[in-house]
Amino acid sequence: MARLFLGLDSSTQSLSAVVVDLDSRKVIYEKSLNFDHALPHYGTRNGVLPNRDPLVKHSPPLMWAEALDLIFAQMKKDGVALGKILAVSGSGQQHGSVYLNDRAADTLANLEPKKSLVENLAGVFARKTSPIWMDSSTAKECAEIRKKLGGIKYTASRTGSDTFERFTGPQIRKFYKAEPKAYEKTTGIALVSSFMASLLAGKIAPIDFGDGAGMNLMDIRRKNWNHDALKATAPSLINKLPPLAPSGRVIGPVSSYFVRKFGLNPEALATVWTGDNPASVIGLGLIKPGQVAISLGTSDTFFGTMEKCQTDENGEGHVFGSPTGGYMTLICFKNGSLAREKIRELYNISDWKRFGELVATTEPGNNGGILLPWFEAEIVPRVNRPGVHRFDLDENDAAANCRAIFEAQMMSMRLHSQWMQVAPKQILATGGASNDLALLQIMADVMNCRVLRIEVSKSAALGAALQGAHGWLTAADKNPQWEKLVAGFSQPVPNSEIRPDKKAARIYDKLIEKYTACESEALDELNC
Ligand code: XUL
Repeated sequence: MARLFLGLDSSTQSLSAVVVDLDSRKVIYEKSLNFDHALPHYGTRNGVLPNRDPLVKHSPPLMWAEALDLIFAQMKKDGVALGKILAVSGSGQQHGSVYLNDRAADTLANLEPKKSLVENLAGVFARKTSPIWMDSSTAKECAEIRKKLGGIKYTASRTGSDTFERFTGPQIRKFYKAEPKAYEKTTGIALVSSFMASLLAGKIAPIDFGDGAGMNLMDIRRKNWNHDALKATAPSLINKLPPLAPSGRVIGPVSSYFVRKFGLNPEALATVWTGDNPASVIGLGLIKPGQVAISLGTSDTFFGTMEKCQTDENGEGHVFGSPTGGYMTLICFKNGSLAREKIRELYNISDWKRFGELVATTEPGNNGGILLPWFEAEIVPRVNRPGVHRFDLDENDAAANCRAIFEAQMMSMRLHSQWMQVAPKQILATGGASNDLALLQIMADVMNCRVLRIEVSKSAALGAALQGAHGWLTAADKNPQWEKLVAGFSQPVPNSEIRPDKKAARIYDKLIEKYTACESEALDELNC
């Protein structure tokens, strides 16, 4: 019998499913469901609820639950052999939090298949909406927690990161301060990942070491809740958090809701989920320390595996637990594909092909033109007041602005990843924009490193499926090896290697000095 595993990824804009066959080493099914299109009644835009305050970004947790029903119905309709799936795992957009009341555990244990998940869950939330990773409204709480923990360096070395606006701890503190009664009524706080895992398992699921590290609450080295951080965040927090556990660990059999409603195998195991970035590390096969990938998605991320836990003294980068048991580093740039899309809209460019063609008509270095594309508040560098800044760049020159945005995004990555002290031998490029060769050439030239395209459109969901397989094999005492497990699932696209152009690389070695100065000038202006 084929050994099938299901991975789900609950991201900002969509819920994706990937089914892998471990014996043929193939992805046998993949599907995505876009929240705005499939569930328009929630009124989200790109998966986020509109808000008058541009710094506040929330999403409805019920939308994620409804999407889970929909994707299972879709899999059933598409003839996926749900009865043969051995384990389910998943990943979620990181940092987002779900607030549950004292009815949650009971409801989860008794999900009625005759009702929808939305109907089942109607009374379990202590807060209707979930702050997500795009939220930047907690600068004050970040400062308060950081101060109590003894500053940037100490906060980063204890929790893996400095306090960040989107991290769950500062978000919890804001909730506690603004709505103390609702906070008091909250009996359980879940991450997006552990919330979705709880639905599958029919009980409150643990938080894993990957996603848990994105909260400013977990001791990054000991991998347990850090009591100083909990105390600095909100009272009685320890009573509201689930235990921590490695991702992929078996929680129990899947809830009978999914068995009776969709025909999922009653013996299928529900396992602990992780964050989308840790899952992508697996999905992209970044198992050995020093391997690096750049994902060009809603946010652009620069990430890789790390042997020892080394934190960023300046507090810009993050260290998370990796599903393989070690660590991973990550730097997240919020103005990724949505910012590129803004430029495309601004200059009326019909599609991405045309965007790439325009970039190719311009010269590396853009004649010294620099664009700082902070359409949204930025995470790295920290920018709380959105704004677009141009230096020696003609606003009316569409082609130059197309080049400028990507050059800036790559120079920012190069500049802000220096703390990792890793000189990658090669970079794997993934995510929507990685199909564009003109952009990948800029990546190779700015980073002065060869770039290989890897076409795993759903790397997080794939990683999640493999994480489920790892958990299942571990529970069966099979002692699985990660390297063997991921082999064959994600190979760079043949002949996709792009080498840096020596002349262009020299231009960027100089231009990055100007970029650095422009960034400091803009930041000084914004912060004064
Ligand atoms: C990582 C981060 C984003 C989200 C996107 O720290 O905030 O990459 O995980 O889903």
